[in-house]
Amino acid sequence: MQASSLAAVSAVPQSTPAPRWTVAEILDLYELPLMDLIWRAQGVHRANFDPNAIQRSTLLSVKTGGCSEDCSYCSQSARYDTDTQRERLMPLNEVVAAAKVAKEKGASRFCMGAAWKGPKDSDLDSVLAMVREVKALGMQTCVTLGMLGEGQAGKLKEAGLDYYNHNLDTDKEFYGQVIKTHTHDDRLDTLEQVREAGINVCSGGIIGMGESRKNRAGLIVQLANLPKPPESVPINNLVPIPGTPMADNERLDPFEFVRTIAAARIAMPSSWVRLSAGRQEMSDELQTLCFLAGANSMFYGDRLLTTGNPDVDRDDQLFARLGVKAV
Ligand code: SAM
Ligand code: DTB
Ligand code: SF4
Repeated sequence: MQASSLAAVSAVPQSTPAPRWTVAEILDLYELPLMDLIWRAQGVHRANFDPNAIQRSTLLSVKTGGCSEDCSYCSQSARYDTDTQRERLMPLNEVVAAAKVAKEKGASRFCMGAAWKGPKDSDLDSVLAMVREVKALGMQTCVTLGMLGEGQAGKLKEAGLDYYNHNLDTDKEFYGQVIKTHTHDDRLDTLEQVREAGINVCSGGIIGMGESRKNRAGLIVQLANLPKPPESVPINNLVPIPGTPMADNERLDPFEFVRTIAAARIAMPSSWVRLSAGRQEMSDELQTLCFLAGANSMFYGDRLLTTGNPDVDRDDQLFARLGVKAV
């Protein structure tokens, strides 16, 4: 080969892999008869996971309310008049006490959430201490603190953080109708920093916000086509919060929620798909349909961040009735 043609070959970018999924392919999944869709999702699930094991994370809001951002679904935005009271960062001993209770009740991971656009370095130091102490209890650790600044992901990794939760929430097209104070690209930026720091990525979204099925498919594509798909994918059903612009949103057909779980499972075969917010309003049977569709993770404990979650006795009974084990 001549030198000039060699140069031409090496000028071709080598590192632009074709997208793994298209929106059209995900929409085709959504359009399958439900039984066929669940059958496919079950096949993918069983090829990658123990189908009778469900991972359980307990959430704690370590800094509640007063957030500068305008996310239209959120009880914690300072811009909406909701029942959520603003609270200061929780003291370390209270966080550790809550993590101990969560561990005793059978959660394997403890997720600490803060209502920030992103952490100030001084606040991050307090969170790092929480991560260290929760980790020392023998639990997996997760935090969700908003957008990270330079060097912050590295500090979290050093403190022993296992997962960082940062949801894309919806697809790039619909994002601007939900949130105006930051962009979808800002969210992707933080996910990249988390990935580069070697922390597991937890990223998913909310459905029932008035988005179209195409937007839901778009979210799944954008998550699945990340350079590496998130290890954990929470699918939240909107919890309508009085006082927010989404307070009176029409409820989504529950089967559309099940379809979204199944499509996420098929598009991200080796990710843990989490049946997240909205479980309190679901029957045991609907939750079971979500597990059949490939959900294998959930929030466990009587509260999410500011809203309720099924109590642990109800969840324990459901696990026993289904013969499911917690991991
Ligand atoms: N401030 C940080 C952030 O935005 O990433 C962390 C906390 S924020 C409350 C975490 C996630 O909770 C949001 O990205 C959203 O997916 C979910 N969430 C918040 N309010 C919700 C609601 N009313 N219904 C369903 N999910 C909700
Ligand atoms: C996620 O995807 N869902 C959780 C967690 N990550 C932080 C939060 C759900 C919040 C539901 C509304 C509330 O309790 O305020
Ligand atoms: Fe703030 Fe997070 Fe709520 Fe948005 S979702 S208002 S960033 S706490």
